[in-house]
Amino acid sequence: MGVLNVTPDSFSDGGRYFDQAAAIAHGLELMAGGADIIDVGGESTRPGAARVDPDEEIRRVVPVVRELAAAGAVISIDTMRAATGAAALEAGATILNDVSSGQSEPAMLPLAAQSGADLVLMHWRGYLSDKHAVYTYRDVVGEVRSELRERVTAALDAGVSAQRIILDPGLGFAKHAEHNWQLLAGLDEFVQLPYRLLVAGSRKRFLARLIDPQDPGSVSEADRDAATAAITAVSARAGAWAVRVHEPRASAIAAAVVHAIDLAGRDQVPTTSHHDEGTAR
Ligand code: PMM
Repeated sequence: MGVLNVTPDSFSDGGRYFDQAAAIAHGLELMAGGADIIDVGGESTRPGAARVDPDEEIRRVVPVVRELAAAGAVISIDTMRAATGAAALEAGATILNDVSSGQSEPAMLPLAAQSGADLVLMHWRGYLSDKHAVYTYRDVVGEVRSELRERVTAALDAGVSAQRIILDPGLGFAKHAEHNWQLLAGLDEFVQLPYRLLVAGSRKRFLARLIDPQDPGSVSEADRDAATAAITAVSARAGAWAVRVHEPRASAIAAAVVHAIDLAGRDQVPTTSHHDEGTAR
């Protein structure tokens, strides 16, 4: 899943694709880089970001969704608002990616049910205004899992079918670096649940902190992408359904490597292997 933020202020690529033509061009670039899904967002979820006006959010995303869907892309819409979700579905999106898992606007769940769209339920503990309360965990994997189960119950109660549900542990949302690492160490616990798993750590601050603890702000995008590809490999190995990334090529390659290893472990040959007679490769 390639990230396309049509915002002036997103976490890592804010401002770059705010112009609609640039956003559409970048969406096509993400597809060429190996993304199977484009996640279009018109509101930054960065801690401390101001909420965008609902009409403005729709104005930002709808033309981009329409154009990329017409070009054959599978589109997910990254929004906490049901009206934006509905407008994006109308324009050709097929996945609702709600980082608040229906807690910001409960109308998101019936929208998912009635439209039959896929629905990403991310672990979320509010708008990060009261950091001390929301960052506290005794057992982060267990608590995130059980809080996600509550959101699954709410979605099922609203009529969403189980096959449409995708879970996401919400790396970086109300979590310190150690919580993100523990969640990544515990991906198996999420893969065991009967839903698809999405992992979204791309370029997040905890990766920059690992690379340069003294000056995380100075860590280059290329270095953050290298760390992201490692997360992709770990997620693929654990059996995740998708990763949400800004730079899909390195992640597509990492996933292909893991796939080849998985096949070898099952005594199968990767389909990309060459067996040229007489050539030792
Ligand atoms: N993170 C961001 C935005 N949308 N959606 C899902 N499902 N999971 C995430 O972790 C997530 C998300 C913030 O990152 P960005 O500003 O780099 O897009």
